[in-house]
Amino acid sequence: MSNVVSYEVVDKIGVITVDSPPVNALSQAVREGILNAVTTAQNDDSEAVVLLCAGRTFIAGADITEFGKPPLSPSLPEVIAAIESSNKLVVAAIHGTALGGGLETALACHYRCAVPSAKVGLPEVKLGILPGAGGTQRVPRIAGVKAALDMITAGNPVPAAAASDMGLIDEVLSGDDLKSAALTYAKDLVESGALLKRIRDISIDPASVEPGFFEQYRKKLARRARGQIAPDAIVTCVEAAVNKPIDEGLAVEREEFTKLISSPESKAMRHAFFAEREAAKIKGLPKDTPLRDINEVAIIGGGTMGGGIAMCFANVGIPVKLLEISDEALERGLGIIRKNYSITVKKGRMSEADMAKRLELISGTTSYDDLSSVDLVIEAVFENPDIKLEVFGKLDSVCKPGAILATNTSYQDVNLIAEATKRPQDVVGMHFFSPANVMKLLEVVRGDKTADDVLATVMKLGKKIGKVCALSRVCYGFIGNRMLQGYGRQAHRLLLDGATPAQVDAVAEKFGMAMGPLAVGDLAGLDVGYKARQARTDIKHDPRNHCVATALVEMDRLGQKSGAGYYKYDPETRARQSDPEVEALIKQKAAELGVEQREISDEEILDRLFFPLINEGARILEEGIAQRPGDIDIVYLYGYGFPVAKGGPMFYADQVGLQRVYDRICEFRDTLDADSWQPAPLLEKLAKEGKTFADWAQENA
Ligand code: 3H9
Repeated sequence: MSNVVSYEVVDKIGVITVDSPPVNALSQAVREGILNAVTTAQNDDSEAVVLLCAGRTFIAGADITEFGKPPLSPSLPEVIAAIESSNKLVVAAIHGTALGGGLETALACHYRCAVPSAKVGLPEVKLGILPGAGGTQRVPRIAGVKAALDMITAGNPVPAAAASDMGLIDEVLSGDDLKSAALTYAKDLVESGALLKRIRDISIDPASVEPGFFEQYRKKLARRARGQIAPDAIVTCVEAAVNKPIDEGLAVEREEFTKLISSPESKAMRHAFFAEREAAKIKGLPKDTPLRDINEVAIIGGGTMGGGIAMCFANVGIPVKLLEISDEALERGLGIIRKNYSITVKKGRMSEADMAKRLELISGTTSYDDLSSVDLVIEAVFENPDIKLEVFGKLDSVCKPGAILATNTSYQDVNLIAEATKRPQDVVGMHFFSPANVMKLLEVVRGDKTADDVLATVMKLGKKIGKVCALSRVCYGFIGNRMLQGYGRQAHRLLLDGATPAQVDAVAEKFGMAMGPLAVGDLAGLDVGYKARQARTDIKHDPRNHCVATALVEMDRLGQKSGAGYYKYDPETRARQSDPEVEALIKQKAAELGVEQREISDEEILDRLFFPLINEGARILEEGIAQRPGDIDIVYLYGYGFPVAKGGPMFYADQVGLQRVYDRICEFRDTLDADSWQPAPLLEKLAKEGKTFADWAQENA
C-alpha cells in the first residue's frame, strides 16, 4: 500500500499498520497511507477496522520537521474527517504514546483501546502551538471542559488508566500482544452491535460551565505564562467548543493554530525541542559506542545536593549508597531524603508504597570500603579542591576497575581531579543543579582523558533518570556558570549606575526569566558568591562588580534565609519587598566609587543583562567548550530559568541579529567598561559576515 502504512484484512477485521520510525509521526506519506487504507476499507469485506502502529509507539503527533514548509496534501484534518465518517467501526489500538495529532487521530476513531503502559496527551503547548486537528473540540466533549483545559494547557501525557477515567480510552487491554488483543476487542464490538460513536455528535451544554469560568482560567494561566501565547489561545478554542457547533469550533481552532505556528514563540520552542535531542549526541562518538552497566550507584556527601542526586536514581529503581563522614551526618542526609519524599506523598503525587520502595533502595554508609561493588560514584562534597582530590584518591583505591568516578563540582578542574586517580579515563563531571531531584539539567563534563564509553554511558543514564544532558569541556564554571558571571556582574553594575533591584528584576522577569538575577541571588544565598569571591585569590576583583553584595553579606543580609538581602522578605509569605535601606546603601557605594548615577532605561537593562550571556556563549563555542549553540540554549533553558518562548540565549541572539548584539557590546565597551565588554571574536566574525549562530552550527555540524 505504501512504504510506511500497510493494510490487510485479518478475520474480517481490516488492520491499518503505521510503520514509520522512529515515532510514527504523521508525515505526508503516513497521512496519505492512512487515508488510502480507510478508503479501501469502505468497500472490502472487513466488518471493522483497527488502526495500530509498529515499533515503539503509536503516532507521536504531526511531523514537526514539516512545520514552516508549504503544506502537503492530504492535511491531517482531511484524514481525520475520513476516519470519523467511515461507515465501518474504526478502532485505535494504542501502545507507547499517542500524542498531539496522534491522539487527535485516535479521537476521530469510533473506539479507542490501549495497553496499560500506554499514555495519551496533547503536548502541542510545549511547541508554542495548540492541537490543530480537533483536539480542543473533541477532548472537552468527552472529558469535560475543566479536565480538557488542564490537559491541553499543561501538555503532559496521561497514563492509560487515568485516560480511561476521563473517557479518552474505552478499553484498557490485558496482555502484551497489542494486535491480537485489539482484534478481539474489535470483533467483540462488531458482535455486540456497537454503534459508530462519533465524538463530533456530542454537544456541551453551555449552562454546565460556571459563569466567569473562562475568565478565571485565563487569569490563572497568565500568572505562569512567561511569554507564552498558546495557553490563552487554547482557552479561546475550548470556549468555542462549548458555545459553537463543532464545525465552527474547528474553524476557530484552525485559525488560532495558523496564527501560532508562525509565531516567534513557537519557532523558539520548536528549536528547543530539536536542540534538546541534538544535545544528547556527542560529536564523533559512534551511535553504537558500548555502554557500561550501571546497576548500583554511590553518592559521596549527603547534603542537599547529594540527597537530591540519590533520589534521582532511587526514582528509577537503581540502588544507591549514600556515604557520609559520620553517623550523625548520614542520619541528617537520610532524614532530608525522607522528608522530601513525604512532602511529595502529602501533595498526593506519590503513594506511601512507592515512597517505601524508593527509600528501600537508598542505604547509608560511613565506610569507603562499602563502595567496592558500585558501578558509578558521584562525589557531591563541598567545593573545596583539597577535599575533592582526597575523595578521588580514596575512590581510586576502593572502587572496582571500570567503575565510573564522577564529580558534581560546579567550578573545579575535572582534569586535575582525574589526575588524583590512576584511571583518568574513568573520571567525568556530572554537574547537577539544585534541587537535583527536580531540576532537569545535567551538564556532563568531559575531561581531556575521559573515555568515550564513559561519556556515552553517562549521557544515556542521564536520560534514564529524567535529565536533559548537555556536554561541556573543562573550563571555570563550565558552560552555564561561566556565562552567568557576566549576567550577574551587569545586574550589580546596573544598581551602581542608578537602577533599583526591583527595576532590574522586573525587566528580566518581563523578558520571561523565572526570577530576576537579584532575587535569584537572595534565593541562593548571597554568602555563596561571597565565599566564592574570597576563594578566588588568583584574580583581582573590581569592587564595582560586587561591592553592594559584599556589604549586604557583611550586614548579615544573606538573602531569603536571613529574611533580607537585596530585598526584605515577609516572614510568612516570603513575598519580596523593596527596601529603602538597600537603595541608600547602593547610593552610598556608588558615591564611594565615584560612579555617577543616572536614569537607566529598561532597554539598557535588557541588553546589559542578556548580551554578556551571548558574548560569553560565543567564546565558549569558539573554544570548543560547547559542541553547538543549541547545547548552550539547553543549558540555559533547563538550568537557569531562561524562557523557552525565547529559545535560549543563542537562539535569541539570532533573532535580535548578531550585528545589533555586536554593535551594542562595542557601545558598552566604549561607554561603560572596556574590561567587561570586549566582543568575542566569533561574534564579531559572524556579525561582519551577516551570519547567525545557527549558520555556524550548520557549518560545524
Ligand atoms: C502536532 O501533533 C500538531 C497537531 O495537533 C496538528 C497538526 C495539524 N516529529 O524524543 P526522542 C524525533 S505537534 C518529527 O529522542 P523518546 C526526534 O527528533 C506534535 N520528529 O525519543 C528524534 O529524532 P533523532 C505533537 C519527531 O523515545 C526521534 O524522533 N507531538 C517527532 O525519548 C526520537 O525522539 C509531540 O510534541 C515528531 N512529532 O520519546 C511529541 N517526535 O533521533 C514529540 C519525535 O533524529 N515527541 N521525533 O534525534 C516526543 O515527545 C517524544 O519524541 C516521544 C518519544 C515521547 C514520542
